Amino acid sequence: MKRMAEVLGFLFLSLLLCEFLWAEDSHLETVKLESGLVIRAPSVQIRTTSVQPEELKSVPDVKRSSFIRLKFGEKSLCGMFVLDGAGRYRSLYFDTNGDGDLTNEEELKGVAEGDSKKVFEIKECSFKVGEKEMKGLGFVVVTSGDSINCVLKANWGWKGQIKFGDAERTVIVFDKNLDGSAKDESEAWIDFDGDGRLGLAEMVLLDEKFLYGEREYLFRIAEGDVLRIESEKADDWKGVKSPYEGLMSVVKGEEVIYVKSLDGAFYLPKGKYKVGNVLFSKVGEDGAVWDMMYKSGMELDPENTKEIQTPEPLKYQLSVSPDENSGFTFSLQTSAGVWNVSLYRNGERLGNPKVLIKDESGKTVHQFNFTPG
Ligand SMILES: [Ca+2]
Ligand SMILES: [Ca+2]
Ligand SMILES: [Ca+2]
Repeated sequence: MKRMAEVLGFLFLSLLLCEFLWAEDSHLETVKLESGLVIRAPSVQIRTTSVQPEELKSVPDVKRSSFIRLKFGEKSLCGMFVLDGAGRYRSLYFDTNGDGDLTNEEELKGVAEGDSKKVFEIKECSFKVGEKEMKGLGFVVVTSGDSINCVLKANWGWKGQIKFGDAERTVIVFDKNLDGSAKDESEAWIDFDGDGRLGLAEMVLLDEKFLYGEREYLFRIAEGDVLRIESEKADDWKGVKSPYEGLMSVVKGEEVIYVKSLDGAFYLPKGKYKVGNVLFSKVGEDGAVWDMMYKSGMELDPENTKEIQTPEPLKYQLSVSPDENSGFTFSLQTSAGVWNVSLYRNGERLGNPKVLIKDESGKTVHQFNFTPG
């Protein structure tokens, strides 16, 4: 009889939970991403080598070269940089069809960016991950001076549609390590506001609980490139106003929870929290996505706290010392003090301010960029 009561109790509990627990699967497709989304793709650093990889059977005859090798499951794709006499990158041959022959490939000249960077775009290649054919995908390779490292971004990702309330939203998972697999990824990006752009505040950590609206969500990658979303609704939610679209981490006891704003408010169950990192995104007049990140530390009690403030307006604080040895220092500050603020424009951290020193006639006698430290 006792056993029966336990079983019934369990069934009753399961039924109760089912009222709140909701799960949805969303199939993700491997797709080539538009350049506006590639901006958000993480960079992978790889080493170049002077040794010709054994996969390359035939290469153009050049004086100086270095090689790169990318691994996809069992297979790899290789490329060869042509270097000039000073060891700088001149051009790139990449084995886009994986036949081990670089003499049937186009010579990519690369586009110079700044003083030492060069960007090579491999628009389309074909490779296999397990049984899966990846066709027409490519990379952006950035070299820097005569360094032995170069940086790569995949121009592909996994794309799908998920449902929040009545709206269908696009979700993207980037291939952070360029291995052609989504299963080892740790984050998903969701165009929460449906504007076709991704702000830093639209990133969701996979396998980590996050709160959005009056619900708690858990995202994870399941078999067959499926994004599984589990969601649960608890009682007693309170909204705290937010000036921009935002994402923040809060700490309750030992637990870190991520909270995403909805329609100008962060929703949290009753209780007391400590705010960790806060991220705000907004679109500027020129259409660029601006992200601001700062460490908070503020005590948060949704029953009493009315608003999460932004540390705007921001300003560069320059300190000039008359002592020649100590020179200049700078920090990004707010009127409320130093907040460890970082600013990004379209995913790129803002450069350091340029300083011009002029003589009495207004002629620039010295010019340099501040560097942190
Ligand atoms: Ca080839
Ligand atoms: Ca991966
Ligand atoms: Ca968006």
